[in-house]
Amino acid sequence: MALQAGALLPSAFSIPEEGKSTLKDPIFLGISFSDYVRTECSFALRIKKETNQRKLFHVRAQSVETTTQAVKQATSDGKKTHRKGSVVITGASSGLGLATAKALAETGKWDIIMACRDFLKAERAAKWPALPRSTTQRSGRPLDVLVCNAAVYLPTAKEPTFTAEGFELSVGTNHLGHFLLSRLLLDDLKQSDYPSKRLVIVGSITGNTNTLAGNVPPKANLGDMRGLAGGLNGLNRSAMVDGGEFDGAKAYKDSKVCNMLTMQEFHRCYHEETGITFASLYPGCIATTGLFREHIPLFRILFPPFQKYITKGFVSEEESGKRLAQVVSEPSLTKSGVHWSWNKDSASFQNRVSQEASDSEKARKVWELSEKLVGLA
Ligand code: NDP
Ligand code: PMR
Repeated sequence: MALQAGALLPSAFSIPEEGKSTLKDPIFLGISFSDYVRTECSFALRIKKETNQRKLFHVRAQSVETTTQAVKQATSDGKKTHRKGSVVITGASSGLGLATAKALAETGKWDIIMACRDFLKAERAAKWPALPRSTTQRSGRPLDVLVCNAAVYLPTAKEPTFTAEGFELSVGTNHLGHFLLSRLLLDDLKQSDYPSKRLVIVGSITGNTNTLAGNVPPKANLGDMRGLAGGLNGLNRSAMVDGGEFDGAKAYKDSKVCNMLTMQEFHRCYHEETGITFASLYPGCIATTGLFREHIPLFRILFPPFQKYITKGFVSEEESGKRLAQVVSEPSLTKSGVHWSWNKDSASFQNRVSQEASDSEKARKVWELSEKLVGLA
């Protein structure tokens, strides 16, 4: 088994407002980002080049890798490929992202780039047994699958906090950061010759108001998106997508609705043209992860047994990683425009999302407003 564990580190995956900042290349362990990406990641370099032309973009990068071994692998259409797949997973330093990296690494068929903001944490996380690494540096790495997994959840915050660019932190990180990253890496996905290239975005049941979990207050609701149109900056304008009072739990659930709508708009705009599979998923309630680190201690104690014994929605990190790994790599899960869930026997099925999370007009509007905010329109 050969692992490729790397770390590409977007600090907040986002770009500063026009004219506000003069970011220099950040230096990591003495390596300038530009030097690094020139030698390491063709797709990261392209992000930098593109955004340099448009605006500034703050991406930090560092990597630890193993050499790639050629493998033969059966694919959905029966063709054979003689190379490993290359997958970028954001927020892979813990929880679902890390478990997915492990599940994919164990197959020996994937080079995994862990896109994390904390390099040391990512490097520590990548050091699990039987996963040999080297520091081989290669350029021209293809991108076959992008997994948008990183997220923050700030349920106890009384006041909003903001990304460096001035967006409310949960929607800024969970939605806008991934929106920008996916848009910038779309060309790399298009160019991949891998038999099944995919863009996967992690959604959640709590953003879906057609479920009991989605009806626990505060409920997700994007409203007319006047807050998103206003830039979510909290300065005379609301930090919430719907323009309402700040509520950290709702902001997270709204961000998950934006994630699911973004996937659908990607599917509508690009699936036919590119052949890329666009999918979202609810991996189950992984009640033990760092996602709940900002919650009150009592919640963190009671939440896992509540989910295990009462709702029975609990899933272990390991099991959730296997589920997401299926959406990355299973030949049977190539359908695009789909939201995946799993039943009690851990069998995947296409799930229906709520009316709001499947509203094509809203999807279009989220897309257009987000484009403006991240500087793509
Ligand atoms: P974790 O907190 O364990 O993982 C989230 C990861 O995101 C961490 O590695 C974190 O890195 C990273 N991250 C956060 N902000 C940034 C940023 N600005 N830049 C880069 N990385 C960042 O939580 P989970 O594993 O539970 O969450 C993973 C995904 O699963 C999320 O999208 C979540 O919404 C979704 N999900 C989780 C469920 C659950 O029950 N846990 C249920 C449904 C969906 P760092 O450690 O540096 O903060
Ligand atoms: Mg929920 C009936 C099933 C069910 C499921 C599958 C979840 C998943 N939850 C369910 C029910 C309930 N929850 C009920 C009945 C209650 C009221 C007691 C409840 C409460 C609750 C809280 C306070 N649940 C929560 C919270 C959180 O803070 C979590 C959250 O909303 O994070 C955004 C959460 C969750 N419940 C889930 C899942 C998967 C979560 C968290 C993760 C996420 O959506 O990303």
